[in-house]
Amino acid sequence: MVFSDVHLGDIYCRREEFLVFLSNIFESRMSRNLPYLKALVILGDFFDLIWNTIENLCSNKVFVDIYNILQAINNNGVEIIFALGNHEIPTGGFYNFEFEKRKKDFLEKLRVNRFYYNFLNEFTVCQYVIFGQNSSNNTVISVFDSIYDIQFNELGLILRENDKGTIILENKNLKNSYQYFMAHGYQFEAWFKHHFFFAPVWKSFVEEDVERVLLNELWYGLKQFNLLITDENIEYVASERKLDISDFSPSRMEKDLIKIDKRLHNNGRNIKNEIYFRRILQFLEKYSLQPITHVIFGHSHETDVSNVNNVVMMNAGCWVADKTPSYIEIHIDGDFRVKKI
Ligand SMILES: [Mn+2]
Repeated sequence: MVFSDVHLGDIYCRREEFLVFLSNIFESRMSRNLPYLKALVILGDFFDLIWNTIENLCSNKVFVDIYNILQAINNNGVEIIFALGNHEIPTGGFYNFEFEKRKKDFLEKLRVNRFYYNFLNEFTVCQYVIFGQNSSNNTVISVFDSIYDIQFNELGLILRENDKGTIILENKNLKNSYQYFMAHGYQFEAWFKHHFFFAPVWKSFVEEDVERVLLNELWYGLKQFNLLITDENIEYVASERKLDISDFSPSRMEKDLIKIDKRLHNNGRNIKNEIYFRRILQFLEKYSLQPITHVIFGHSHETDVSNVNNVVMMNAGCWVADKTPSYIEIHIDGDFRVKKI
């Protein structure tokens, strides 16, 4: 099962529905109704470090319940694979070469905040995931930190020397051959826009702590009381909600809240998937990934399935705000289903 863009920590995250979704998976496993589930693939922007702090994401009970269930599902024999998104790590520069270090920094950040769940570790956290056939006659999930590590042989089977990043699902290649390629999706942004506009903005948010939890609560309060963003109203909401804002400059808070307001106002206006589809084709060609038959990404939040030049392209959707949550099931014979909650 593949899902993407849960955005834990964003005030618009559909956290309760996600928790129910995971609980159902867990209960089905326990009552042996889901014996063939081998892996959950989380396609990034699961944690939202842009809209929340790592401290809160690691310690707040509303999030911890979710990690506990994921760990329980993992302990029940289901692999959990986690491809990172732009709300988790910086994505600018030579991101293929820098990914391994950024991944380690990210895991270290979780660890210093006492996030000890081992469903996230060096081997299961990655940038790219392939589900398909390898050259040793196995059906596998293969995970990669860099696009330059992905290689196929002349028959279109995954070639790989070290098998630390390989999970064998079946000890045979299936007749109906397929290769599913999965990534969060920032990799498919237009190069110039990604490197000179999006990546620097995301990075500044992911890395700096601007007391986002406090700002989110203030914003939410202003909306609830139906108030404009002004110094006096901020103070009013802070006192109503017993938020300590004495350490912050009022003009800075006002500016940051206006930023949040603009961003949330734009919520739902996404780049069309079609634009990504074209870039994905270019991406597959650029990195010699011709054996790929299916591509799954998230990032632009719009659930979708399209056939473009004989490549099936899917967006796994998101778990935010007004969108219907969705996930994708891939069966061992290569068939897939896109499911809405
Ligand atoms: Mn994203």
